[in-house]
Amino acid sequence: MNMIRGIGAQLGFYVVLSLFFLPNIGASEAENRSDTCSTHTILPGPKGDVGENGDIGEIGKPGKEGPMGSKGDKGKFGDLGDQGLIGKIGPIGGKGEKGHKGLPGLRGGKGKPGTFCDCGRYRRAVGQLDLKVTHLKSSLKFVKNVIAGIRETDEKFYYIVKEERNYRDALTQCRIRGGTLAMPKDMATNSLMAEYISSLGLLRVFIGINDLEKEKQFMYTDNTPLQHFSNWKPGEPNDGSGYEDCVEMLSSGAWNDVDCQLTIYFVCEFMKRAT
Ligand code: GN1
Ligand code: CA
Ligand code: CA
Repeated sequence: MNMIRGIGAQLGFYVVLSLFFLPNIGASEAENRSDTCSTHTILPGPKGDVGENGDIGEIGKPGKEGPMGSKGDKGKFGDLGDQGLIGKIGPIGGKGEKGHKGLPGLRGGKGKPGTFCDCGRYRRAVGQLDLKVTHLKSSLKFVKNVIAGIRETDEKFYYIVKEERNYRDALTQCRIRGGTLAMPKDMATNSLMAEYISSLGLLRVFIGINDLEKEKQFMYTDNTPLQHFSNWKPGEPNDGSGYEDCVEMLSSGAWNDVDCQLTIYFVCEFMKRAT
């Protein structure tokens, strides 16, 4: 501080001296004047006393922001956090492997004594089932044959059953299948049946006409009499030997009365719509 004050005093001295001798002139001119007055040397006075200390200056302006410091060291482990909430239920896991077979259980208690077997009852039931199976097989065979070789008009189906039966049994066979022995009531139907017989290479089949009720009064199996149509072979019906009460159709389509106990194939008819 003292050194600063000394320098300040010297500067003040030279400033005062310059103002005194060199008003309004440049530096080089002042030097020439000094040379001119060098014979009248003026010496400086003694150094004055040290002045009083100045007052404390005002607080300086804040300095510029310093550069960013280097990255600090890694901190220590933080304190243990609070326990989190319970998470969502996870997805269903895969099926586990099959476990080992368990040990066998304890032996069961002794059973109650058996009851008497009514074997006869079961045998009868089995027998009835066998009959039904046989009937179903027969029906199935019939249906298959019908599909394979049927004839039809607008109203009816005709089917020749190639099983040798007497007249009564033939009629029964047609009826249990939902029909009756065929009844040709016009020439068109008669011709259709004749073609059917001959197409199978047959010579004769029973048809649904008889005079069982009253000799010489031929009736259809639906109990209607012959009316506007018949197709008797010439010379027939002759009631040969006195007991020809049933009628067959020959492959020509002609009719002949024969013994009802004759066993031959027969032709059934089935209505297409229920009457
Ligand atoms: C047949 O076989 P015979 O002649 O005695 C037929 C009769 C006919 C007759 C015609 C079972 O009798 O129905 O009317 O020929 N009997 C049989 O000649 O076919
Ligand atoms: Ca007769
Ligand atoms: Ca005859």
